[in-house]
Amino acid sequence: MSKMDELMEELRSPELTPPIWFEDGTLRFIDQRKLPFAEEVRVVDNIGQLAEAIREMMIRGSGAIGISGAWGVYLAALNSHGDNATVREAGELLKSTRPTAVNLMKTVDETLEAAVGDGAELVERIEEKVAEILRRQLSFERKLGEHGAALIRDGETIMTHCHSGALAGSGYGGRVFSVIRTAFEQGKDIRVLVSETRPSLQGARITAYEMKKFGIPYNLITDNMSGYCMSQGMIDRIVVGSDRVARNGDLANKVGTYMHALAAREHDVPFYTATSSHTVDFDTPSGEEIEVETRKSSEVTCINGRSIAPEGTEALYPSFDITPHWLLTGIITENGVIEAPFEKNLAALDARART
Ligand code: RI2
Repeated sequence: MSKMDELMEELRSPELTPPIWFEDGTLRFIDQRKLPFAEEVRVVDNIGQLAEAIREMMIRGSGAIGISGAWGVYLAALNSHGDNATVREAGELLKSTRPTAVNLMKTVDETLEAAVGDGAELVERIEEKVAEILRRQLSFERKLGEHGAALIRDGETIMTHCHSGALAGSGYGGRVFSVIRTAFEQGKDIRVLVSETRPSLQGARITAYEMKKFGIPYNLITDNMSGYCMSQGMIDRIVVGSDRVARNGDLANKVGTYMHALAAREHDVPFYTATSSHTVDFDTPSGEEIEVETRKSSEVTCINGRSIAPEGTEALYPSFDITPHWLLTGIITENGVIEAPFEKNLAALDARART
């Protein structure tokens, strides 16, 4: 069995739901725009198609697009028979697709660093790097799931925003869902409040899909219900994902996260992000320096292709917002849970992980 066949065999494990995989010389992925109504598998055989799939959010979630970036570099290496310049060009194209999620840039750069030489040697090196990144990400998900689940008490209701699950990560549970899944598998009696996450409805469509699939009790709420639910004592803890954590702990995540964090502070609800060390960007001092992706007006003015506003209405769509670190209770990582002072403790954790 080749190394690639071994890797694919691992991904076929029944406990995994990989967002993207390699088969017959092509990349295949579940089109996340179609969930929960169809589990449609798409096939791409060139970098242009993959870049389009990431830009259009067929594949989404910071972990998943990071992995896709690595796979994309591999596909470019295969298609070009290991032409170094072509592989680098492909990497740059992939990095330009979604600017906020730092995993994409880091993962592509790490894969390109392995792109030494040309021809078969280059292809083999990239193949090894992709396997290493994928296995590492899966192990991060399991570990951060353990650390996060240790915070969760029996009987809790946990709220989450957007979708930070298996299909947004590498297939085990991504970030937030790894925490929830682990707590549930430990036998804790938990319930999840899923905020629908306008405008793309990742919560209603994909988080609810994963909760249902695993039999985890959940209720869907609209984004504007969280303040009321907190005021009524209906939420014990909030755990969200992260597209980028700045050096000082400021968090970029799906727009709406900041609003939930503000309400959580008012109501003394502990507010966590679940992430991996890979999402902490030490080159970005604070949230102010994070580029927030702006998306198309039509994604706000239409739902499922149907307009919900008068013709000609122009919407604003900053796709992420910045939650300042002082609104966070903690950051759950594969190396443990960090509390304030975040800048000092993130640096210390990073230093420990490197020794
Ligand atoms: P991770 C999403 O963005 C949200 O910001 C969400 O929190 C994150 O990806 C997934 O969370 P989008 O890709 O598991 O749907 O990556 O725009 O932390």
